[in-house]
Amino acid sequence: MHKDIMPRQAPATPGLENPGRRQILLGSASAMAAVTLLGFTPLARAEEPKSLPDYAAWKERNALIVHSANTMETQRDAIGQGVITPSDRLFIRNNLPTPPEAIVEDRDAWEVQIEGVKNPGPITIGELKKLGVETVASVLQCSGNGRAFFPHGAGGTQWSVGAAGCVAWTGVPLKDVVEAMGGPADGAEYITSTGGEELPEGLDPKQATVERSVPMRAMDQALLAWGMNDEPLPLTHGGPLRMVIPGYYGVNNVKYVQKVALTEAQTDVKIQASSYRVRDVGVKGSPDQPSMWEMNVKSWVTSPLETAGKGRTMIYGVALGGTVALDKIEVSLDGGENWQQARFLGPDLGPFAWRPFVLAADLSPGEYRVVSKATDADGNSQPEGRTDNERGYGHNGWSDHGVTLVVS
Ligand SMILES: Nc1nc2c(c(=O)[nH]1)N[C@H]1C(S)=C(S)[C@@H](COP(=O)(O)O)O[C@H]1N2
Ligand SMILES: [Mo]
Repeated sequence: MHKDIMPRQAPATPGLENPGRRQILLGSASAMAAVTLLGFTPLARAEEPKSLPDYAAWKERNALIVHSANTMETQRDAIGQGVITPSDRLFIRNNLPTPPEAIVEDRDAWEVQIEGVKNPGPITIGELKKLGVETVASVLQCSGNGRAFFPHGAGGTQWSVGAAGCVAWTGVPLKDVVEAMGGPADGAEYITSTGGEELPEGLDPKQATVERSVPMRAMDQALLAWGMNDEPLPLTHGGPLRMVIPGYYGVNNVKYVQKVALTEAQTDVKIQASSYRVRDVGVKGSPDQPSMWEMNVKSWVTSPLETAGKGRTMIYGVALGGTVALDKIEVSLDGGENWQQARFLGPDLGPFAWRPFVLAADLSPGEYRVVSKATDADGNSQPEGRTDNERGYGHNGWSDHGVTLVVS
């Protein structure tokens, strides 16, 4: 979403300094899963009975919190210190049942319909591969990542920090495809992508189809991707072909894409018209409210999460700037009273990628509230609190995202 659309900012709620305690009070199974991320890892992992569904059986079970058969997030301590998230640790979010394996049997034969160009028509992946190729690293993050921290009980998967990862996508820039098909038709304002799921019987296409519109300014970075982390794009993550809009929230990255249209208006399907709209708590979604498009600046600590031995400790985390490159990352060991500049770790894979960071801290025994705050190159910084909104979207407040560390 636009960084300027969240005007009201709730203060960080006193007494919620330790989100782990709050999650326990909520008492639900998903709250327990969120606790896992906040420090009680072995217990929560042992108690979580769900196994991985078949389509995700290749994933690293211990790296994931299984919220449901359609929603799995990466454990906070499994995010690691790398610039790219290993595919078998990346979160999953499906609105509909995954299409059959058959759609990735002959990948190059997959057809995507291109509309809203001067010469519309179908094009296969085999043909797309001859039009151009680029590899772009970008953060894939669900709009509701951080939803578990909202005190009003925002509906939807109770994601903590792990509905996010950084992926190297390989594919053809959408602008090369549009150019090859004669350029945009007159009046094109949006890029509208349609998912390739067959709808279960009885579902109304207007209610259930995954179809998302993003503004034409995203044409600069949009990619039709067939590869992920140097491998053919897994079916689980949208193979054989996915629309990737670097810097935009997850939902805009339409999996198994079967149609891309340059359109005058946004699609009127539910997932665009009323879902993924930012509005006050208690208000219904509607097309006049801001849509979840560009991601905001955000960071969180990934290690250590609970305890550390006294002396030198390396504090790790990740930071992202959405569509804007990062400028700096700061870490506080006392809940935001004093800040120290941390250091980005590893190669810079461009403005859409996240950057791991590290701070070397010399810690004496005691309790520390460790929080991180990223600032992008435009000067946007993470707020302290959260902007309450009905569905718990776009949370980037630094206070809620901190961890309490006991050093002995
Ligand atoms: N076709 C299709 N595309 C989709 C979805 C979906 O259910 N179907 N889910 C969206 C949402 S809400 C998110 S957060 C991301 C999740 O991508 P992943 O499952 O590869 O992690 O895909 C997006 N694209
Ligand atoms: Mo999402």
